[in-house]
Parts: sequence; C-alpha cells; structure tokens
Amino acid sequence: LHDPGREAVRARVAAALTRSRARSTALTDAVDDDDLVRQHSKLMSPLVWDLAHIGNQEELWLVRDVGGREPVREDIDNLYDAFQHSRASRPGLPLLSPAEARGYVRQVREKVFDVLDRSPLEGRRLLQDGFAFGMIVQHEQQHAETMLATHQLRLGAPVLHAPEPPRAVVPLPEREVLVPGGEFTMGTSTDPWALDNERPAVGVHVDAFFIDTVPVSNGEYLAFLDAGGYDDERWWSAAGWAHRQKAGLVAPRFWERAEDGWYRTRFGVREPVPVDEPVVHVCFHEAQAYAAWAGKRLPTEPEWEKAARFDPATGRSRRFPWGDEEPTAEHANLGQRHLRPAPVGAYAAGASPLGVRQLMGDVWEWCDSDFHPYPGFAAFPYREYSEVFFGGDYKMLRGGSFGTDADAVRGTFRNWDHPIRRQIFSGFRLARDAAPHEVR
Ligand code: AVJ
Ligand code: FE
Repeated sequence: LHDPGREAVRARVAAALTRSRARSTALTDAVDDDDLVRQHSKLMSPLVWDLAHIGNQEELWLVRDVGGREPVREDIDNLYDAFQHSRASRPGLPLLSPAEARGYVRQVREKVFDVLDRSPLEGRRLLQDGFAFGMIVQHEQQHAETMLATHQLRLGAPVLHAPEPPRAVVPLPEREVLVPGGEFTMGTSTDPWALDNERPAVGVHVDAFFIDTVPVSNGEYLAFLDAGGYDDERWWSAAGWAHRQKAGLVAPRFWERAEDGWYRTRFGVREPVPVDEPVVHVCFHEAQAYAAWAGKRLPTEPEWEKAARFDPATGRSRRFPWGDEEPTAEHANLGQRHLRPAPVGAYAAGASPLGVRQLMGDVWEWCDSDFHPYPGFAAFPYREYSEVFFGGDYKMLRGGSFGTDADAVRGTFRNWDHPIRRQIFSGFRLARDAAPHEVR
C-alpha cells in the first residue's frame, strides 16, 4: 500500500477530484436556486440535475462498485440515469432540491476519499492506475462543460467572470501545412485514463493532405455570410440544406445582426463579434458548408489525430501536439480559465511538430467522420459510455474547447454530437487533399 508509484496515483486522483468539484461548485453556486432548477433550454438539463447526476455516477462507480459499500441513495438511481429521461423531461421529475443535491454530492465525496485511502489501486483492471477514479473525474469535468453550455444559454445578467485569454499572436509561418502520407498510430493502449473508445492503439494509413495551421476565424466566417453562403444550396449537403431551411439558420448561434454589424452574446455579455477569434457555436452542417464555399473540406478524424499527434522525426504519436507533458497555461486554452477562445495564432508553444496550432483547447473541431469503434474495441467498463452511440447518428469533435478541463481531453480523446448541435463550444478547421505534385 505504500508503493511510491501508487501513492503518486493516489495524490493525483485526490487533486483531480478536488479540482473537478471546485468547478462544479463554482458553476452551480454562481446562480440562485430558481435558476438551478429552471430549464434554460430544451437541449439542456437543469443545472441541479447535472450536479446530482455527477454525485450519482460517483456513488455507482466509486462507492458501490470500487468501494463495495452500501448504497447512499439507491432510491434516486432512476432519476439520474441519463437513459431513462430525456433532457427536456428532467425539470418535471421529483429531483433533489439544490440543498439536497449539494448535501448528497458532499456525502458521496466523503465516502469516496475513504475508498481512495483504502484502495490497493491494483488487481482489478478498473483499479489500475486509478482508472475508475480517473473516469469519474473526467465524467464530472464533462458535465462541467455541459453546465458551462447551459450558462451560455441562460438569459440574464452575467454571473461568470474570468480573465481575458492571451492576445499575443506569434505570426504564423504558413497558413496550411502538408501532413505526410503513410501509417501512424491512432488511439492508445497505454494512456492510463484513456476511455474505451480511444483504445486500442491501431496503425492507420492516411494519404498526404494539407491542414490549416489555425481554426477558421469569425472574420473568415463573416465573409461566408456576406457572400450569401447561408442562402446558396450549392455549399450544403442535402441533410445540411434541409436542416438550414427547417431551423432557419442565418449565422452562428448567439449571433445577431445590428445596424453597425454583427454582435454576439457570450455568458450574458453582448459584444461585437471579434473577427480574430475562432468561430464557435456552429453545427457540423455549417462547418461543412463553409468548407465547401472555401474550396476545402473538413478533416476526417484520422487526419485530425495525425495532424495533432504524429511526430515525423520519430514516427511516434505524441499524447499532445507539443509532446507527452500535461497541458499548461502556455500550451492551450483549456479548463475554463478564460470564457472565450483566444485569437487564431495564439499558443505557439502548443503547436504540433508540423506547426499546427490550437488543436487542443479554444474550440472543439468538427471532423467529417461518424462515430465508430477502432478494431479491437471492447466496451469498458460500461456499454453506455460509447458503444450505444456507435453508428451514423453522430459526428466527431476533437481537441477540447476553452470549457474542457485538461483531465478530460488528450490527443486521442474522442467527442461526438449530433451534426445539428451548436450550443456546444464547436468550431472547425479546414483540410484539403494534396495533389500529386504537392507531395514531396
Ligand atoms: C462524451 C460529451 C458526448 O456529455 O453526452 C457524460 C459525456 N457521458 N455523461 C455527453 C458523458 C455520460 C458525453 N460526451
Ligand atoms: Fe453523465
């Protein structure tokens, strides 16, 4: 029990649990009780549901399964099972009140610290490297990003505050770079907290292609609007055009046209759309239409991951674009440190070996791929995390946003959503095929 490696895992788990709870607490303490139980959008749960659901998942996996302890509140399992009740229906459920939910998550967490103290952190695969604890940390951080999206949908005066991201932009040597063709290692078999859909590591061949060094900016996206892109069926897929018509899309979510140009509302602040920031709150169809208009395309998921992880000097795939070290504030805009993306070209220290920037953080990036398992996939520890979502209903998103915690994203991390969703912090970057004469 006093193996130094294991004690380091225990300390890392404890710190990560504490950090994730500080974030959930900040997001739920920022508003009053009425606001916590209200539904701010049919797309989202009331914040108080997320909070108790975080506690319930933690109870199920860490108190009952890992700890083998008696249930704390078995009677509420059904209420907080995401598969039993749609988000839209959750406000009508007999949910725990804000005070009860806070008391519940506190009670569960006390038991979890005791379970952690006594766990051998080895033996069962669920315990290796503290995986079960890491999974629950990531779950809480994923819901913290979901709660941040609920805050963005919430009407009223601003309640969240954070410093501005760095505006320093180191000039980009190139607008796009060639990613060499050939096999690279996609996914991982060794990253300790990697979730089931990131596993196992597989060799994947990718043809040579070009990828933009930065995400598409608001300024560039505005040119698409000004060119009538939303009214020109040529740029849209059949499904995209049908959705654009039905939903009446005319601009990214949270944008509004005024006499003197476009404005957006961001966490309750109305401001002119900043032209130098990556565009955010666009759906997959909008991203795809922009790409067609620009004469390019979205990267596929393997292309995105190769651009983010492949080191041509060694042939190895890194954990992150900059290397294997955990993200710092120099590398990427992650962790809700800032409540907006940084300008395109920021975070030069976070560039990949090929010079691609902002792959991690700022905005999730839509990829033109459906959600499928890698060869050798095994659901672990439960089918409902990924397996039930495989198929053609979802498009992939990569790299995390300013709302994603560093513990909840990696170069291998796979996120997915419906192609019409845009309340999430989603943007995109462009890619294109390499012509034979362009491949060195
Ligand atoms: C991986 C972000 C798609 O929020 O729907 C949270 C994560 N799974 N609780 C989601 C998740 C169960 C999931 N995403
Ligand atoms: Fe969940």
